[in-house]
Amino acid sequence: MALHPNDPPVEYLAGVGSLIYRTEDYNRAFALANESPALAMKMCIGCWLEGGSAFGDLMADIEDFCKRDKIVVVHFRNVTSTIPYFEEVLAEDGYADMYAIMKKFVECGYDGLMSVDHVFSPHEKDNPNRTVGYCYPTGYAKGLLHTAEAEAGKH
Ligand SMILES: [Mn+2]
Repeated sequence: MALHPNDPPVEYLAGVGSLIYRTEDYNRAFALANESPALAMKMCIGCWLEGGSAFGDLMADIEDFCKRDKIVVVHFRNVTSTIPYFEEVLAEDGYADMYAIMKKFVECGYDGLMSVDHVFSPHEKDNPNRTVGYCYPTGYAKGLLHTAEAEAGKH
């Protein structure tokens, strides 16, 4: 099972308490499950960025959770700023250095699934096929991956 953070990562949303909105919540859940390999995470970079330092230390968390083999899926996405106000944007248009993040995954030897999420829907009226919105962000992410692997001598 892969836990995705509450999005946005806030303690309560509409009066309902959130389970996972900080790094420490993940660590508590994993401890409750006695570090079972059956419980891991869907590491949503967007959520980490929305929460900023109130969520955790993204780079240290990537390293730590990679080492512990707790990441089975990565959502590769950027936002303009932390809560309370942010917009979901293309990877190259947000506040985070997505290349630095990709390099961190490569350096850590992450070999699980990585995908974009919350993609845009271009020309939705003319083109109801929403999958077209995945093409550019996925290609951009693959370009970052290719470059990070080459830089790390892993290509
Ligand atoms: Mn996500």
